[in-house]
Amino acid sequence: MLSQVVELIENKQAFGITTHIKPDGDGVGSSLGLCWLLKSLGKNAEVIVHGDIPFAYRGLPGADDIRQVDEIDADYDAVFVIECSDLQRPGIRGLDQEFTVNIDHHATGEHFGSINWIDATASAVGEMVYNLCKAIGGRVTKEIAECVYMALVTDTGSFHFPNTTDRTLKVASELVKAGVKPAYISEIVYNSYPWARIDLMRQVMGTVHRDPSGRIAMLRQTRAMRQESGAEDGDNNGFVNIPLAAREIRAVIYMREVGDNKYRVSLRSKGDINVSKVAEKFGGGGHKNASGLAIEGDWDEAEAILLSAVREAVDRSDPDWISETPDSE
Ligand SMILES: [Mn+2]
Repeated sequence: MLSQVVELIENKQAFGITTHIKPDGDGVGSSLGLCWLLKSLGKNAEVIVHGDIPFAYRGLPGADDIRQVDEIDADYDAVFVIECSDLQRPGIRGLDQEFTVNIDHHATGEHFGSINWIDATASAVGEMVYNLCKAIGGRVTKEIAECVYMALVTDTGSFHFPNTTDRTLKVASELVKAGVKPAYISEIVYNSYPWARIDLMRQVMGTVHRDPSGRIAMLRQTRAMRQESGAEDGDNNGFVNIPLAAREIRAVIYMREVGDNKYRVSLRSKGDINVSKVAEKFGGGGHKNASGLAIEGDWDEAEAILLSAVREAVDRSDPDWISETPDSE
């Protein structure tokens, strides 16, 4: 919990920070924000990740200093593990030998850390990093603010997903006061993709189809599409949300082929439809309206299995749901 994290930082000096492979804006933003906070407190800290940082997040302060490693190769008093469901997610060997601090806003993960600070009411881990900064009496520098703001903007879909709370907006307001230019962050996240994203989007959206009830939309991305477009990890961010823009669509299934008969699947839903419960049935997890899982099999069979599970969730939901203020998860 938070008090243990504060105590640890106060009593130790050398920290590593890592997050999951193929990190999103919350993973990168929170890790860098925490790194800047620790440095501002006079600590030694660095962010280590396995693999590349998506292009959209390379403009953040400190991103150039992120070190790519396959295994722990430095002496840390503790390693912060940001937004990981288990200790394998960072893809870094030797983490199990470290004193680890598990910081996450997903309630579905394992409590693998020596310290576990899980706050499922936070819109993003970035919000937790801000809370940590306040709890430890740190100053919200412009660098911390930009990184944390990136985390909030990306995890809340620019403040329009149901995880956006009054606290999220209050924190965002404080970050703007600390020097963040919202238009600049939006520009580097949303308007700086390579053309490959548009080409991949054209191909993926070309597969969009609906179930017979017209309430569930499905998207497919093959390995060939990815290859032809030259898209990188992260270039497909947000594709899954596009069909949700149709009024009658209540849920979306986005299947990405990652190997022979192997798929990564993103699920999205509106209102009280809980796709996190669906994902858990397949060993995945996430939030009520946004979750992910892995599945194997023939395209059509795998899609049919997912569709029937999602349809069950849609059938259980309130068909008259239009708009309310959902509790954040
Ligand atoms: Mn997150």
